[in-house]
Amino acid sequence: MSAHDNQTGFATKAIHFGYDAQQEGGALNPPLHLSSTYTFASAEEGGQLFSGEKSGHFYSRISNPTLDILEQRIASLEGAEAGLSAASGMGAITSVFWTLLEAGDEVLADKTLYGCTYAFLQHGLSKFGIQITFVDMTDITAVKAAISKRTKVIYYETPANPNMRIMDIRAISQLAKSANIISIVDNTYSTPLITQPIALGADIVIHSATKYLGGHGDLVAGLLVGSADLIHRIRMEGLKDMTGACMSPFTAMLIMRGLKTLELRMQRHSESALTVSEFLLAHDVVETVYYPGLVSHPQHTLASKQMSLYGGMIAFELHGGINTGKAFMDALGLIQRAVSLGDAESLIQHPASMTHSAYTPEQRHKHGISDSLIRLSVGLESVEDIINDLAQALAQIKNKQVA
Ligand code: 7XF
Repeated sequence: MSAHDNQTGFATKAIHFGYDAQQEGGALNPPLHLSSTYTFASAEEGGQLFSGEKSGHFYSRISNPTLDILEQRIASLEGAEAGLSAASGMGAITSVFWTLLEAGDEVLADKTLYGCTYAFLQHGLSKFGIQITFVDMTDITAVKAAISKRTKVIYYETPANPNMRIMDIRAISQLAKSANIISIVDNTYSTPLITQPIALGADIVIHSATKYLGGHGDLVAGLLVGSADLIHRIRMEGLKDMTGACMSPFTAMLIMRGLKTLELRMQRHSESALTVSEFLLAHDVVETVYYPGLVSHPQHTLASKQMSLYGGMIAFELHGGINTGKAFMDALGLIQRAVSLGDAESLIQHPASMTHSAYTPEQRHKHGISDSLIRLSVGLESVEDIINDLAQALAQIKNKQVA
C-alpha cells in the first residue's frame, strides 16, 4: 500500500498506484529488479515460500517486485482485485485458457477475434478435446442459445479486431453469471480509460500491453486482471507451469512509463480518430467507415453507453475493393504500413492478408472479416498531417479511377 493508493483519479492511479518512493530511498521511479532468484533466510523459509504457507518472491517466473507494482497498477485501473503480467498478449491469453479448461469443456467465442487468438482456439485448443463454438455476440439471443452445459468460458473482444463490432459487456456478463460461466473480455482496443469490463460484470480482462498500454511501439507484453482467486490460479498453473510466458521486469518498467500518459494519449487518439473517420466518411472514394463514434456505426448507441471515448482504431473499405485498397496504402507517405496498433505513429494494414491471415478466405467471410477491409491505427501526429496524407493518397486513387 502506498501513500497514493486511496486517490481515485484515473491519471493519478496510472502514475502512482502501488508505489511509495519513501520505501525505496526516495527514488521517484520504481527500481528495476532484474534478479531472477530470491534468497531464503533459512531452508525452512524456502519450503514455506514454495508451499504458499508464506508469501514472498522466490523466482521471477512467478513473481517479481517490479512486476508487482505494474500488476497492482493495472488492477487498480481496471477496478479489479488482482493483476498478472505476461510476456505478450498471446502469453496472457494462453495462460488463462490453459488454466481454466480441460478436455470435454466448451469455449464460446465471438466470431471476430484477432488472428492469433482465433488460431489458438481453432487450431490449438481444439486438438486437446475442447469444443470451440463461434457465435455473433452482437446478438445476445444468439449467445443465450449457444450456451450449453459444457460451456466453461465466454470470450470476446470489444471493439472487435479488426471490424469494430461492439459487444454488450453488461448483457453478456449477466448471461455468463447466470450459467456459471467465466466471461473474458479482451480490452486491448479500449484500454481501462475508455471501458472497465469488470464493473460491467466480466470476470477476467485481458490486454495486449504491446498496444496502447505500452504506447510507444517498443515492447511486446500482456496483462490481465480478475478476482484474487482466479489470478492466483492463472499465475500458479497457466503462467508458472504451462506457458512460462512471464514478463521481463525491463518491459514492466517501460509499460509503467507508458501508463503515465495513457489518459492524455487516449484522449488525443480518440479526438483525432473521430476527425479522421468523419473525413473518410465524406470522401467519395471511401465506401464504408467503421468507427464507434460515428452515428452511422450500427452500435453507436451501445458504444456511447459503455465507452467514455471511442478510441483510436478505424476500419474502412474503398470503392474498387482490395486492389484499390493496396494501391491506396502504397500511396501513403506519413502513415506507416505496419501491423500492431496504439503507437504514436499512425499505422495502416490489411487484415485479410496480415493480422487475420490465419483465417481461410471462407472463414473470413463467415466471421465477418471482409477482404477489402483496411485498418488504421490513428497516431498522435498533428491530425491535419494525417488527413493530408490520406487525402493525397485518395486523390491518387481517384485520378487512376478517372483515367
Ligand atoms: O501477443 P500480442 O501482444 O501481440 O497480443 C495479441 C493480441 C491480443 N488481442 C488483441 C485484440 C490484439 O490485437 C493482439 C495483437 N494484435 C496485433 C494487431 O492486430 O496488429 C498483432 C500484430 S500481428
